[in-house]
Amino acid sequence: MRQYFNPVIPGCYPDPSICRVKDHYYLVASSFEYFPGIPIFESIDLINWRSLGCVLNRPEQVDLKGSNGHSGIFAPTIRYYGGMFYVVATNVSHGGHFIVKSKDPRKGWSNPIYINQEGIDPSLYFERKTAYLLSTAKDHGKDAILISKVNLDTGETRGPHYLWHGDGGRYLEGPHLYKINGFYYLLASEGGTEYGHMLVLARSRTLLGKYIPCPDNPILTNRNLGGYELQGTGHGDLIQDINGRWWIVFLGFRQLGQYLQFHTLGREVNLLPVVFRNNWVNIKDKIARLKIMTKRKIPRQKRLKDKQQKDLKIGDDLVFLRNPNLKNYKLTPTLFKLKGDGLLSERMISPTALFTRQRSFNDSFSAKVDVKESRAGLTVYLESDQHYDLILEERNGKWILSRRLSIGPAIDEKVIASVEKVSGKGLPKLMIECKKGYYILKARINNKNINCGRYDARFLSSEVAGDFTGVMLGIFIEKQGTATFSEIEIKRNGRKLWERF
Ligand code: 6LW
Repeated sequence: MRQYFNPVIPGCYPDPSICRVKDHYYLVASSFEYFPGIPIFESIDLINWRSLGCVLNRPEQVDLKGSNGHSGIFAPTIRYYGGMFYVVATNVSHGGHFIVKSKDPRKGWSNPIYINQEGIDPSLYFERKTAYLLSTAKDHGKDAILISKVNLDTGETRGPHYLWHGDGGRYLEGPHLYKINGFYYLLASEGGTEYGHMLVLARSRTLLGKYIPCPDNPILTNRNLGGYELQGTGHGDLIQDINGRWWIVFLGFRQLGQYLQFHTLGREVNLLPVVFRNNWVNIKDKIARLKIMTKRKIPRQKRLKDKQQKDLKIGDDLVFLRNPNLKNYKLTPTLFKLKGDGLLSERMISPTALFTRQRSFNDSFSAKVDVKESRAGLTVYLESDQHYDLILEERNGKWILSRRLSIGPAIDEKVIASVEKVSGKGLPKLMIECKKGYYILKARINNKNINCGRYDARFLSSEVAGDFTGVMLGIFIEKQGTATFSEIEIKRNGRKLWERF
């Protein structure tokens, strides 16, 4: 037996969709209010994934004005057909469903072509040179999956048809259609993307139905595993590997603790082996666990790498909020010089800030900060009104260090230290240490450590904020003026990547 651990892609990468081209696999995920949008990964073994940046990395591809943790870009699907990659997704804030194409995901993607069809979670299915678009829909108020023929050059759709009305759970979504061994399989999710989430399946002998639900639905759910470490499993995509075996990628989240029903890391990418039994998809125990034992040949699973400032790439490790004004950023391998443009809490702008996903419970994030006539620092950020910040200012020859807790309408800012600037002692260093259940804020100024407190992680959870995103660790500046960040370091918790209760 061999083993690997879920999540195979840790951090906020929800709604995974996957395709294979020869011996390479490609996976995309949702990105909501962040730019660049739709992260894309590549793998040769399904276990170890490498970032290929993002699908939407030119401002003209995506308008994210006013978006937040529950709008912007939702649920992409990736498919490869006739020598071309296609990604369909929904910009919930502006324009709805769209499609982008690429011959080579490393070389970039086309501008979007918008598609006029209701719902979310678009998906493509190809047959005999015809492209079909699936999405969620409402049929007389009832959840349904809608299918129509789509012209991939114009985005026009024809012949809409309700394919399936689900298996009785709420929020029928995330449809993906496959033809395998003479059956059409429709995979979808029900229950909502929280603790009741599940994967359901239906099949038909003909494309347009009738689709018969799997007698064993839900084919995967962790909803009955109270206190279990992986929850909310659903929204998946099937893939056949190069050796003909089947797998499923799907989202799930790790709770903060056995009796702490909160999650901060967002919904992550998990992987399970599947088999076909009686022409239905079968997942062992219908449960997803963190540790997977399998007889299948799999390679050793690599750990996430720690990163230093020179390693950080936009789209791989770093993202902006919404539609950033790129003139406010001067980024060199050793210095990030940021110009202030509004407050971190402002929703209708893109405040000057750069974020990296928190990807393990024990990540740490630190940077040296030099600030001129401004306020700048580090943030533990879930969304515009849920964040913990360390803020540095320079006033009358002193460094003023504050911590700010922003939890909905409750905002508490407190000065922690006011320290003489001493030449030759170097720049202040600000630090965030993530722990399971809390965040520790720290600083080091003039070679002295300053404790800035430890703060409960629950208030930055999706359960409190109601968002679809996970915690980001970031740098920001809030007033006019500039700040320079150097020696940025991200530690990904080394050995203890797959933490247990
Ligand atoms: C997505 C829906 C869902 O569109 O959450 O878990 C929504 N599933 O399918 C946003 O990620």
